[in-house]
Amino acid sequence: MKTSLQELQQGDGLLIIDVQNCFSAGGSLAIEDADAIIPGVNAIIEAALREGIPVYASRDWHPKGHISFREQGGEWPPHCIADSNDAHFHPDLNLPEDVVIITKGVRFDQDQNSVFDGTGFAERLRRDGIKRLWVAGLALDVCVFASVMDALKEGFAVKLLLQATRPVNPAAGDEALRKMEEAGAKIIGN
Ligand code: VGL
Ligand code: ZN
Repeated sequence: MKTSLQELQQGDGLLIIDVQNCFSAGGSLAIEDADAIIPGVNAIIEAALREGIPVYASRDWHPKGHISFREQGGEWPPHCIADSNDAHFHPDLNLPEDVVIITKGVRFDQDQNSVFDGTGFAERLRRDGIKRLWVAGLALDVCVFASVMDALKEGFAVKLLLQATRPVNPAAGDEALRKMEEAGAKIIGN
């Protein structure tokens, strides 16, 4: 990932998606090998700090009995319950003091896989002068995919850090990569 980090420039932002205990080893919706992304994510956070690039971090933050849970007819086991330890950021993730946190998945009537879905995040990025996002996090085939597709639709350029993401489902992850690339995202590190 070294070469890509040297390309950080003004107008870039770093978006770290859902690097939380729930998706890590021992979490309620643990993703295989998720913890392996942490050193790479921390490396790009450090690079962003050095270059004065703003850091945004999202978290999946569900009310009990959320609509996306199986007990409600949804797709997932209960996970990332708001304010529980399971929902907290991974303890080894070195988020900077001035990180901007995006909270999603709080709606009662529908899930929000994309960090842009009903959050006003695109407006915030424009206000911050962001033109291009470097994206890392979880899960490649779910929230990373939905967020990257929305970022492109909103007119932001996207660089996705392949070594700093993992899928829930590997086949779906490959399909997501293909669609993101087709939509204009640059996949870094493959
Ligand atoms: C996610 C499954 C359920 C994600 C969130 O952050 O990718 N995946 N909720
Ligand atoms: Zn969720």
